[in-house]
Amino acid sequence: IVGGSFTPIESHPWVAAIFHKRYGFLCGGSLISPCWVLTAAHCFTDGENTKIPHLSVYLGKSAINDTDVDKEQQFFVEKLIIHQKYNDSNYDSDIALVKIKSRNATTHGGCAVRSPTVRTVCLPPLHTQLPAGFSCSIAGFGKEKFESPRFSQYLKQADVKLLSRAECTSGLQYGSRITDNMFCAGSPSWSTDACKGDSGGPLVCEASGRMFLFGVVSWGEGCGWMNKPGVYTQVTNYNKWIAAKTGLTKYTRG
Ligand code: 4AZ
Repeated sequence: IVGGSFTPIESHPWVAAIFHKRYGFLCGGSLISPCWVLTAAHCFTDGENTKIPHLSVYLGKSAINDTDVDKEQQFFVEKLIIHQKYNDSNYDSDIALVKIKSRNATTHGGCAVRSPTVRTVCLPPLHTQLPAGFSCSIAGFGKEKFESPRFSQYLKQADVKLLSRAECTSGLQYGSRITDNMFCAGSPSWSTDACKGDSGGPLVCEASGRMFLFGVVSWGEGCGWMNKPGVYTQVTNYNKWIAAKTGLTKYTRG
């Protein structure tokens, strides 16, 4: 995250951190039900990354390199579902589901247990549309600057505003690279943005007193660059896909 501030996991308790045995921290994600994490498809397209036995998912984590056993929950991956229409050349349908399972074979049922550091985020009701200029927040362990060689050690969050489709598809910004399954968000001064490593993580917006997961961090040119906002997968386009793949019948959960 460029700009913004460090934040305890308690303020974004649905944030998941996905690690690879060999490559270390891979991507963010969001806990949408006790056994399911929503993330980005492009996190798993390096071929090697897709090997499920090499992946671990952490919930309740505030720092990439420190372990707080009282706050964290660790999982293996039971299933990885990459959207069947994911397009690796333009990042269309950049969305994936990770089913988590307990690392401890004797803990049956073993998915996420609700706590002050671990909680599910609501999925927005079908067809919800927020107006351009609406303020939302992003969170993740991604780089603090495009040029930085490493990810942020601690979880960060930042406020970003939704941009109109007209603005983001203008020639000045991304033109036709923005599909109907993407939207853009940034700050008016271009001082806050997602960056490498925030991919897969949440863009949440508050509506009627609850936080809803509207976007999955997907891509962008640089980080915090003028007229190059962050691009997010539009979660409301995938309510049915999520329901079909996870068997979750309710679109909104707390
Ligand atoms: C990335 O490389 C990435 N500024 C994610 C988000 C943004 C840029 C790059 C948005 O994963």
